[in-house]
Amino acid sequence: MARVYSAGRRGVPVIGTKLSAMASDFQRRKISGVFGAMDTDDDGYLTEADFRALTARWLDLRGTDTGTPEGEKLAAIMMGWWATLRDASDRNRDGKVTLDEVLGVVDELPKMPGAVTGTADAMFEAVDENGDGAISAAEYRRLIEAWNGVDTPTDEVFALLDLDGDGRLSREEFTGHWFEFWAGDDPAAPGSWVFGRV
Ligand SMILES: [Ca+2]
Ligand SMILES: [Ca+2]
Ligand SMILES: [Ca+2]
Repeated sequence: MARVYSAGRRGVPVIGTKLSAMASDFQRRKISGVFGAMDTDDDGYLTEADFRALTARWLDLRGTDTGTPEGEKLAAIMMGWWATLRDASDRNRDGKVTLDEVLGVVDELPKMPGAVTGTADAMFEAVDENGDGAISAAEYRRLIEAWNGVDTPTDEVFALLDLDGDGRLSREEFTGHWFEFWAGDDPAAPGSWVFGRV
């Protein structure tokens, strides 16, 4: 399998991303899939309410809620991500983000890697439920099932994302895949499947 990125100095992923004027068909396909999953009320917009619902669904799978310290932490991370996404993409400031608004910002992401890796870092903390510094197959599956809202087999994708095959996703592996998903345009990159098969 071709490695599409390698870890640069200080763990910053170096991406072989082609810059283009508009999101490609592949980017549209992969991002519209996760957009649909995140749009929990199916109204065609991402809003704060969608992120709250996603957080509640995720906590439910973990057997907890926002009334616990774990729940509070997860809610803070998810709402922080919503604020970042809204500020970057909600051009007309109506508090609703369309797919086209998300795709409009995708082109700019390779130029602002700090914003993407910052979110990836925060999300890593959210996914690593037991705080052992790695994402297990079970932790990864709960992330995907929270997003999808249904039982989803994830072992095959997990194996592809686990680049060094140690059975866990390190922070570096997860952050690199997250960056590839949002900012990259390579159908062959494992990161393109970080939210499941495209
Ligand atoms: Ca919505
Ligand atoms: Ca863990
Ligand atoms: Ca690994």
